[in-house]
Amino acid sequence: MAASRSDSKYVVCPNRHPNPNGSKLCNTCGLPIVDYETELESLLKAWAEQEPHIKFSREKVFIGVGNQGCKLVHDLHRSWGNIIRDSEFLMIESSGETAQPKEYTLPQTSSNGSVAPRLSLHLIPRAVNSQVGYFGLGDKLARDDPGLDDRLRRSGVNPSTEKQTVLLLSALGGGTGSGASPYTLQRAREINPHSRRVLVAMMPGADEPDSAHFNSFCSLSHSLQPNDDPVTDILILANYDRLSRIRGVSSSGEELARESLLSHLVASLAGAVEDGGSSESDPGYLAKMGSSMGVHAFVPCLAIGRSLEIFGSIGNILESAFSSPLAPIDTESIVLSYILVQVPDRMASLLHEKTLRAELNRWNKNSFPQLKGSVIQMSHSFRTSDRVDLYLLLGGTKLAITASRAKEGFDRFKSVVGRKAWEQEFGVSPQSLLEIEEAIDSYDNGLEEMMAI
Ligand SMILES: Nc1nc2c(ncn2[C@@H]2O[C@H](COP(=O)(O)OP(=O)(O)OP(=O)(O)O)[C@@H](O)[C@H]2O)c(=O)[nH]1
Ligand SMILES: [Mg+2]
Repeated sequence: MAASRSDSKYVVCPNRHPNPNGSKLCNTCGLPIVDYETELESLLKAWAEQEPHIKFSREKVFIGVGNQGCKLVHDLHRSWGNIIRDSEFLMIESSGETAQPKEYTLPQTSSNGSVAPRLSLHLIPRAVNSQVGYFGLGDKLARDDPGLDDRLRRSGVNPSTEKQTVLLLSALGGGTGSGASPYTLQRAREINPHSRRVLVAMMPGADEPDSAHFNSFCSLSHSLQPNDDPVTDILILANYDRLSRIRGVSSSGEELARESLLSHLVASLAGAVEDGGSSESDPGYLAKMGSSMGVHAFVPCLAIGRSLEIFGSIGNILESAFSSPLAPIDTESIVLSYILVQVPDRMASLLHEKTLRAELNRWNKNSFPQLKGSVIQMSHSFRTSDRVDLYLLLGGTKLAITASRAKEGFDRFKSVVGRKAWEQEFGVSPQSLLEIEEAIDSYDNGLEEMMAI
């Protein structure tokens, strides 16, 4: 026997020579006897110290899909990567012929050691062209990708994290974003059923071709299936042309437009504060409330970097955000409102949180006659200016209104897709077209039923 056991202790020399209990050195070779309990204890201690470096799950996982989605996540990582801790950034793109699209530079090392969030790129194989073009083809490519699950796991999607939020960003007018996004969220849910999944979807502009609207409608439908428990908890819809019309101001005074506005929205929802500070933002709370009411689609309204001195009150800043919703809404049907306000710390004491909350509640009540629930969350920044950031998410409007342009495009384009000869080209069968329409109708009907209660 190489090892002897005494009082549940193993004693053995590195050359496996037998030794009497209590020996310090081996009687045969003279090497020290290994005490497994002590060794194991010091190994576990060393692992515990290393744990933050080797942790395989992340509280927040940001995923960009398709060209625009990847650009957004790239931008998010560049601007917010060092602020949003315990997170991971992943870009998913169709491979086409290139091994790695030129526009994305992946940082080789993190700026402050191995705990800084990582940005990685996953290429979906087998795409003939990097521009996939149609929803059905993007969906099929993602489903046939044998490495997607592994990539999600390596990016931190993990069932051991109960409080995990997966935030996926994509434009739904193209093939990769529209097709691969819902399936990616479906896989994230499969891997971590506890996760909350948020999809920030850029909808095509009004003057884009019907095929882009067709893609976006199919993608919305898949994101909201199955009806009783959709793969997406929160779906944030922003029309590309509406987004292009608004502006914001960053904490350093720079003008913010398009992608930067969206990355501010996503980062703030994830609890980040640009110049340090604290935030109580937690999209999980909204997701829970929305799920209980069957409300999953939200339209964002943004007012970033508005001077309190110029606007006079938080109510006026809210009105300013509300005047430019990023997709069509019907005020009468809003049942759920989420307000995230970020005020400079030095002003927070002047504004009095209680008074501020009362003002926000009053505004909510006066603006939305059908309001059934509201979430108000605050964050404080260390800004020295008087600028306030305000994010409003409004839920309850039917997709027949919020995504009306997508539906028109879908209706016109489906006659082309429905022809047998085109099925292979677009990857969508006439039967699945019916299911796609039914899922959106069923979401809208659910909202109507809830309003009737
Ligand atoms: N934010 C932003 N969106 C854009 C811009 N140009 C086009 N879009 C939107 O992005 C959509 C296309 O999305 P992409 O991400 O390019 O498409 P994709 O997901 O890569 O899909 P495929 O290339 O077809 O495989 C269009 O329908 C537009 O609505 C832009 O400069 N900025
Ligand atoms: Mg593309």
